[in-house]
This record gives sequence, C-alpha cells and structure tokens, in this order.
Amino acid sequence: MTEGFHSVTGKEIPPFDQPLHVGRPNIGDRDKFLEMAGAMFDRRWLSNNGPLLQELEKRIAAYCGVKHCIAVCNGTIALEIAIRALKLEGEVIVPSYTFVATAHALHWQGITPVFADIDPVTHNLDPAAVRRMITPRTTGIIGVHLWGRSAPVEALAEIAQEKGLQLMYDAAHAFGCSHRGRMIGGFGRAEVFSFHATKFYNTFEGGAVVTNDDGLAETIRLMRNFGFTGLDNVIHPGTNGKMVEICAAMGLTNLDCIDSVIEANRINHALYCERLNPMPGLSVLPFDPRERNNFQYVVLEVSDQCPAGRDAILEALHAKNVLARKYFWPGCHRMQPYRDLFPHAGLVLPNTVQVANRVIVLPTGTTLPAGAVERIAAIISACMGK
Ligand code: T4K
Repeated sequence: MTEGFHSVTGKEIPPFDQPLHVGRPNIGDRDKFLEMAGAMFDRRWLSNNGPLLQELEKRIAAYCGVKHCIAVCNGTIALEIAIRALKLEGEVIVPSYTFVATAHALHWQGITPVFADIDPVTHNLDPAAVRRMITPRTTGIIGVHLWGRSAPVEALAEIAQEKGLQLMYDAAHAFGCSHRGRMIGGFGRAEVFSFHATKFYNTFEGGAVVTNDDGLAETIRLMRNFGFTGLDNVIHPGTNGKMVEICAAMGLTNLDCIDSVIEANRINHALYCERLNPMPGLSVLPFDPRERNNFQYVVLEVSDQCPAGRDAILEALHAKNVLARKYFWPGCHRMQPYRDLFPHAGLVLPNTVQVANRVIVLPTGTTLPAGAVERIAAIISACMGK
C-alpha cells in the first residue's frame, strides 16, 4: 500500500503544517508569569535563594508530601548532587533503559554505572536482575520511575536494606505521580525531578532533589551553593547548582495550571489507547488508574505481530511531520563511553534490548492540535497496510 494512503477512508493523509514534537512545552498563564518577572526586576534579586525560589520549594514539597525540596538548575545537576551527598562511589546499579543522564551523572563523578535489566512489562528495573549485578564494589542503586510509572520501590528497598546499599531515585519523569497512593518524592533516601522544558511541568530548565532526611537536605543545600553558609564561610565542597528566580517564576506559574495539563495529557492518552490498541501488534503502555499519573509519555510498543516494523512506522510518522521518538533507544549501554567500557553489556540486558527496539514515544500535551491523535492513528494504520 502507498505510504500515507488511508485504506479506511481511501484518502491521502496530509502532513501536519507544523512539526509535532515530543516534549513541546506546556506554558501556564503568561500574565501571571510576566507580573512575577516584573516584581523580580523591581527587587533586583535574580538568583541565590530568592523569594520566588523559596516559595516554589515550599509548594513542591507540599505537593509531593515531603519535608524538603531543594530546587536546582537542572535534573542532571540534581542527580549529581544527590549522588555526592549520598557518598556513592565504586559501582552503582542503574537501568540501561533510561535517558543517558542517569548514567552520566555517575560516570561524570568517577563512579561506574552498572546496568541491570528491566522487566519487559513495566520497563522498570527488575529486582532479580539488580541482585545479580551486585558486587563487593556496589554502594548504591538508582531506580528510575520510567515514564512516570513507579519503580518496584518495595523490592528495591528490601535489597538495599539487606545488602547495606544506598537507594535513591531518578524521578525525572514522575513529578505528580504516586505509588500505592503515596506521591513519588518520598521514596529511597532522596528523589530527583527534572523540570526541563520538555517535561509536562517545566521551569524552562530546572530540577529538584526532594527528601525527608533533614541532614541530607542540609548537605544538598550547601552543595548547591559552593558550600557557603553566611557571607565568607565555606563549610562544604560544593558546586553552582542554583535555580534562578525567572525559572522559579515559571515553576510557580506552571504549578497553578498543573491539573489542566495532566487532564489534557490524560485525554490524549485515552484517545491514543482507543485508536491504537485495536491494531494488530500495537499497544500503548497503560497507567494504573488507581494512582496519580501525569500521562507525560505516550509509549507505543510495536511487537513482532505488527505487520509494519517499528522503524517503518516511525519513518511514516516523520514523513507527515509527526516527530515521534525512539526513547530510549538503543539503551545507555550502547552509548559512549559505556559502549566501549562494557562492550558485552547487552548479553545481560535482553529485555532492555527488546524493549528499546519496540518503543515509539508519541506527541502529547496541551499544544497538540484538535484531531491530531486521530490523524496520527490514521497515519500508523495506513503504513501498516490496514
Ligand atoms: N533522567 C531522566 C530519566 C530524564 O529523562 C532526564 C531528561 C534527566 C534525567 C535529566 O534531566 P535534565 O538535566 O534534562 O533536567 C529530552 C530532554 O532534553 C531531557 O530533559 C529529557 N530527560 C529527555 C527524555 O528528553 P532530547 O535530546 O531527546 O530532546 P530535546 O531536548 O532536543 O527536545 C525534544 C523536542 O522537543 C525537540 O526536538 C523540540 C521540542 N522542544 C524542545 C525544547 C527544549 C520544543 O518544542 N521547545 C523547547 O523549548 O532530550
């Protein structure tokens, strides 16, 4: 069948006028934002623990039900600071099926990321695989709540406790999500959010470490600002991880509309499920309706039963200006420097390899034009020859 020809309607599907990106930013009330920006200019207080930052940290901590939120300039620095604050060293177990920042945040600090396989159904770390990767050099585990669906937190806590390992989470995808009714943010010793522009909730660039541990929070606050306490007194090694006031203003603006963004994502996700799940070999990753979800990622899995391959579908979508993504292909273990450091890692990561070869992430969010999901589904249907 000709690519782009829709067999049900018999009509050629036109390409979208504008590219549909995965991760188009959601932006709240511009007037509110500009008002805050104006007040910030009047105060001439642009960074360094300003009033907007302090308000944002309080609101995020309350939203997640945790004692401390330390907002920083991006999610990667948040990971690096948390890793250092937990004194991780040697080897740390992480999934390979994640954004490369999870692994880089370790490698950047001279720590070896050891990749454990995932559960092919949940896409999250498989606790049995984590156990298999523990060596005498292992000091910790970083779980990732991939796609905003919680990692196996009870099983990982049990392993960490039994083996004397630190446990923290890369919760970059999971702001606004819950596990068994408890908000993500309070698991492990610390959790890290990303508020990058492409996340469903953004502060332009930004991130945060959240924790219920008073001592850890104090250390992380010091580390974020070169270890300064007072004007001339440096009492800890540190870096510059500060979130600036204009980012905090964006964060406060976007917190006010977070529920409507989630609702737009939920509706898109439900419609994608309705349109794509009946097609042979296709399934959209579900979210547990008993939990709070942000529905940020619409993850389409293309199985062997599908008449069209994953890459053929992706190509057809791109041809119509739908810039769907192959997140997180091919897995961190196939990216540099890990590809050279661990050339045979794939042998112990069969589920990672399989899932990374099956997934397409589709566009969602408040900017998706009306009727876009139906058109995207029609493009996919047509390229399958259905
Ligand atoms: N851990 C995990 C599990 C993560 O997923 C991430 C980040 C991190 C840690 C690190 O957090 P940060 O340090 O980033 O705060 C994107 C994002 O850059 C990255 O933040 C995110 N994960 C990852 C999943 O996706 P790319 O390189 O795939 O896409 P990018 O940034 O080029 O944006 C995608 C598309 O979105 C663009 O083609 C165009 C569109 N876009 C992008 C921006 C920035 C816009 O329309 N407007 C924009 O302002 O990484």
